[in-house]
Parts: sequence; structure tokens; C-alpha cells
Amino acid sequence: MASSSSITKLMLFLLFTLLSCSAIPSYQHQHPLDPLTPSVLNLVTSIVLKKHPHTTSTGQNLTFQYVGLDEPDKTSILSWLSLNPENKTKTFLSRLALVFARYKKQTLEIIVDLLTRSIVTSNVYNGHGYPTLNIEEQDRAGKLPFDYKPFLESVRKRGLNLSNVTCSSYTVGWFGDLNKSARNLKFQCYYANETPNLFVRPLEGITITVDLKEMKIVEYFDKSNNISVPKAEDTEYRTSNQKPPFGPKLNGFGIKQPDGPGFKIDGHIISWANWVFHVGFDVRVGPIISLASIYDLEKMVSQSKFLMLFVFLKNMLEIFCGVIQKTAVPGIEEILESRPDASLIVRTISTVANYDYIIDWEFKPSGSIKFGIGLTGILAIKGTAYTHKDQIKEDAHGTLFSDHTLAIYHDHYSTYHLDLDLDGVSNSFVKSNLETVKVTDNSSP
Ligand SMILES: [Cu+2]
Repeated sequence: MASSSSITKLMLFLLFTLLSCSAIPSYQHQHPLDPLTPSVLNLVTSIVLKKHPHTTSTGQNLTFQYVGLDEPDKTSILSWLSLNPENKTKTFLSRLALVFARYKKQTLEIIVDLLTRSIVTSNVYNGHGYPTLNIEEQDRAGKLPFDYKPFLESVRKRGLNLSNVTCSSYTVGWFGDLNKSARNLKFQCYYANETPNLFVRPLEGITITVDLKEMKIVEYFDKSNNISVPKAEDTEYRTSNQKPPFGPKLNGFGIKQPDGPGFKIDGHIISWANWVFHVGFDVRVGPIISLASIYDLEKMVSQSKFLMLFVFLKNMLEIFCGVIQKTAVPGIEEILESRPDASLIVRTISTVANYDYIIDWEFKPSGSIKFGIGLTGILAIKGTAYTHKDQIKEDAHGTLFSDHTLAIYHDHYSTYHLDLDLDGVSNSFVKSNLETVKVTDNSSP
């Protein structure tokens, strides 16, 4: 039996915990572009759920599709930035959260004021596009085929064990139809037997379309044409399960930084060399780099390079390399020069189903910024009836690289939002295309 003093201690502890949990976060010391922290995300969802509490009846509960920072407008941020440090902490920009939720088969767009802990606006969204998918609805929809007789028949027909089948969701795409109102999701199913690499074992020919609003299968095709599930053999990718022969042995290497890392992290502000920028994260757009600026040695001022970029930091790397320039001046002299260079890379790796996207923003002391995306992970394939390329007499929409396995032609699109303030906010965008013109009069251009 617990003593009364230990009960008092427990009560005090609980009270203290409750008070700390409910304390209003100190936004005054935050940068207005700092992303919402996990505790603030919880606060936002609890404020919204207070208005739309969950009930026991299914299908009517509010679901969160997106929760993130509702950024202050650019003018407010720029005027806040122009304040001295003391006034910056005193002058507080509003701190708002943007929520997209599904409730009673409608999409709600909700703005929550984090300081007053109240809902500012809540409107039904009827514009273009759909709210982001959430994991829960994808999981629920992915279970539907397992109670759907035609799908069970398709699995049986292929001689597969249903307990090893799993279905993964894909967006259906939007092809310009403005009247389309259904929020649909497509499912591709895989056989996760004898391999951890289920993406290379599709149940080809099966198309399942789920209407998320009604949470039911609205379209089903099985055009299998006797396409076998590709074999599991040689699809293992885990290093620990690899068998010889292995690749060539490589010597290890490392980078030494005797003076420590060259970058500094203060909250969400990163400074490195002549660069300073803010790094945030948004669940939908990913990494966000804001207010990136370099110190201009000639003008002795910081030049704002750009205000908003969408990217994020998972990892930061400093890369050192040399630039070699060789200039030959015929008959006079040969100049051979090399000088060191370095880059700071802000890297994010986003895992999206079978793919891992490596998103890099490379900052250089010269003031240039390079960006790029690398793609790795498990590549997308399509099942096929072909087992040898000589059987292919038509456009197979891909390259056969193994029995029943096509490396399918497809594209990846990435969207960048850039707002550049080069030498001020008044900028224009010029796109140049070089065209080759034939010189016909023997002149030298
Ligand atoms: Cu791909």
C-alpha cells in the first residue's frame, strides 16, 4: 500500500507534469519561420478536436490531412527582420497553424491561433485539388481488397498465399478534368513471400481503385493474361544476406576538420562561411530554406539571395575540393593555378515507398547555389509475361531485365518554389534559349 507522502509526491509530480504540458510555449524567442514542434502539433490537433470531438460512430470522425505553420506574409517578415535584436524579441509576429482536415466527407481549411489557442477560421474547402493523404486512410483503404471477392479470386487464380499479399497505395493522377470530384486512390498489390523486396514481385494486371470518401472499391480489373509474379530469387538486397562473390574491396577514407565543423547551428539558423540561412521543415513540401543571404565583401552588406526555398536538413556535409585552372597564353607564359574550394550541402533523404530521394542544396562561398535530386532505393518495375527479349514484338513500355520483369519507362517530377531577392525584391525572370544559326556570308560572328 502506498504511503500518503508518496501519494502526495505523485500528485505533485502529476500536477507539475500537467502544468508543464499546458504551459504556453514561449513563441517570443522563436523565429517566425520556425516550423511547429511536435508538442505544438499536438496542441493544434487538440484545439481542433475540441471543436469536432471524435464519436464512436465510424466515418464521421475528423481526420487530419495536413498540419503546419501558416507562414506570416513576406512584408511582415521583412519588417521584423529589419528590427534590432532587442525589438525582434519584443515584436511578436502572429503564430498561426494551418490545418486541412476531412470531416463529414468534406475538406475543412482551419486556421488556429497558437497564442490564444483558438480557431480563427474554419471553412469548407471547395477549390481545386485534394488534401494530402494521411497514413490512416491509406491503411484502411489498403485492407479493403482482402474482403473483396473478385480480388480474393484473382489471388487464388495465381496460386498465391493471401497472407503474403500486401497492397500499396498510389495516387491516381490528375489529367485536367475540372469536374472530377472523387478523391480516389489506386492500389498495386505485391507478393511479399521469400523476399524482403516486395516491390519487385507485383501482382501485375490487377487495378484496384478506392473512393476514399466512401471508403470502398469503386473499380476493379484483373487483366492478368497469365502474367506470373516475378521470381523471388536474387532479389535480396540486405548486405547481411549477401553471398559471395562480393564486389572489389575498397579502402576506407575520412575527412578531418582539425578546427571543428565550419558551420554553426543556432535554433533553425545555419551560418557557414559567408552564408546565413534559416532551415525549416514542412510535412507536405519537405525542407524549407528561407532568408538565405551572403555577406557581400564589396558592398560590405548582407545580400539577401532569396526568401523561400523548399528543402530540408537531415544532414549537413561540408565538401572540400580544389579548383584547377590552366590557362595557356601562346608564346608568352603558361599559368597553372589551383585553389581550395568548399561547399556546404543541406541534404534531405525522403523515403517514398520503394524510392529514396536525395535532395541536396549546395551553398558555395562564391554565392552560387546548386541544387539537385538523386534517386536511389528500389527501382519501379512492372510484371510481364515475357521471359526473353526476343519474344517482344510490340512496345513493351520498358526494358526486360529479368524473367517477367520490365524496367518500366516513367518520369519523376519535382517542384521547386523559388522566391529570389537578388539585390532587392524587384526581379524579373528571363529564360534564354540558344539557337544555332548558319553563317552564309563567310563572316566571323
Ligand atoms: Cu521511378
